[in-house]
Amino acid sequence: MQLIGPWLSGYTRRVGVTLHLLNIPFEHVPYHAYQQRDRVRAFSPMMRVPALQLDDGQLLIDSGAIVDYLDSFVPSAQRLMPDGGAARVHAMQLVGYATACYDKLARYCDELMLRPEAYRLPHLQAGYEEQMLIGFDVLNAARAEPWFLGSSISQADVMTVVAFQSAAVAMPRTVNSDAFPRLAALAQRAMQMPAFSLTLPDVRDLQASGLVSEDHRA
Ligand SMILES: N[C@@H](CCC(=O)N[C@@H](CS)C(=O)NCC(=O)O)C(=O)O
Repeated sequence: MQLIGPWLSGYTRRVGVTLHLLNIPFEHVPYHAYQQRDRVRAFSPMMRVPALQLDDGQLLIDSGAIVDYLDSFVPSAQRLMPDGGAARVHAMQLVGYATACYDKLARYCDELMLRPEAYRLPHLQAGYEEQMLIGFDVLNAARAEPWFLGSSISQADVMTVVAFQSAAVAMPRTVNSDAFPRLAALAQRAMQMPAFSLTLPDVRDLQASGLVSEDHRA
């Protein structure tokens, strides 16, 4: 399998973390959707990442669909989403909030990085940030002992950690361990696992994207 997209893309990182956690071998092809459109297009016709090229040549896009597909590869005890019942509903609720937080963050960052300052719409940016912070409040209030679903890590933890770590880099004044102590602890716990530490975006990629300044020490 080949995973197309850089770790800077939280949706791609979500898939990369999942592949590592499920011990599924893959090749990482870190093409950037905005900066390397033609290279991405060779795999993903809509020039979107993440894209997962399967060994038989078929292509999957959309991180939610991809992680769902990957769960079908492993025995049910190893899956990152419960098969059904209340646990599945709870996990889906949390994944929904975490994905929405990342979506708002991505829109905020697109405004910041792609639109010249004179054309930015401050009320849009403020709205994205407000919605994202509300989502993180919901996630921070959820019990995680040590993971959201108890003793086993799930997609709820994966997407929450990915969204929280990305937001903490892009908006350190509002997204930090003082504001969201439980999420910071969750991220710290996750970073003990190679799946998360090996997929953390390189600070040089963050600088090149314009998301953080040269002297950022994250
Ligand atoms: N819902 C999609 C969102 C993917 C997405 O927004 N990818 C961004 C990079 S993080 C992208 O490829 N943007 C370029 C574009 O859509 O033209 C998913 O979960 O995979």
